[in-house]
Amino acid sequence: MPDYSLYYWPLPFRGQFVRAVLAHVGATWDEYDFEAIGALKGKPPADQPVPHMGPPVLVDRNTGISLSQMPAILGYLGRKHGLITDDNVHHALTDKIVADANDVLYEITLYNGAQMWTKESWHDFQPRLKRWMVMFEETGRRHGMTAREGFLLGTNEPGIADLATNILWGTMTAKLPPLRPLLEETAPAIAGLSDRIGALPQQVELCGKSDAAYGDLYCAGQIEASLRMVLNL
Ligand SMILES: N[C@@H](CCC(=O)N[C@@H](CS)C(=O)NCC(=O)O)C(=O)O
Repeated sequence: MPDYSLYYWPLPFRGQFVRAVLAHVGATWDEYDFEAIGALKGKPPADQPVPHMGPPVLVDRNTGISLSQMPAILGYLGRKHGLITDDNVHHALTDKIVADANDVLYEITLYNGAQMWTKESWHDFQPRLKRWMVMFEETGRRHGMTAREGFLLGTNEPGIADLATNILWGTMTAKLPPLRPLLEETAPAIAGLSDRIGALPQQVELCGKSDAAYGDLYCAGQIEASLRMVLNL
């Protein structure tokens, strides 16, 4: 029996944060196809393992506990597998970074595709996108992190904040390559951290599997098409 079951669409985006943590701790997990995820999401809340609106949903097969909301899942896994220290401040800052990452996901998809990007709206969004990058860069700087060494919150080992940072910026810029020069210029230490986390053997293996399964997909749907349009991809 695998350690976990993950319900998430066959694409990176929000689910990749959960996959990255599971891979990092050496957990085993299974995943389900589009129909099964749609069926679970469409059930009345009373019949769902955890009442939820959308995936990711993680089931801990050893305890039977089910969780939705990506930040809550990362908090659970982080505490269970020692990727968040007992320090209250570190804990709160980790939650803050994951919440920031989730906000960036909302913004880059115009709130899960509620609207589509146009050349004009994408242009207007650039100062805000850069500010998000600068915020992550400044967080690392305050904890002594550089492109080559250290971790986002000043820990000696990578934690949830570092994994989330790589999946946010590393995956985004890998799938939407015109954004990589912007990240390198605006947040060089974050580009370096993403590369260092992405080079960990478990992340290399996950990335290879995900690329084979999902190809170039990032968030999918019409919103991805509009992102590719404004990026001339
Ligand atoms: N706040 C939730 C957002 C979940 C979410 O928006 N899931 C998307 C996929 S990334 C979905 O398929 N939502 C379907 C829906 O809301 O109906 C989280 O962080 O997990």
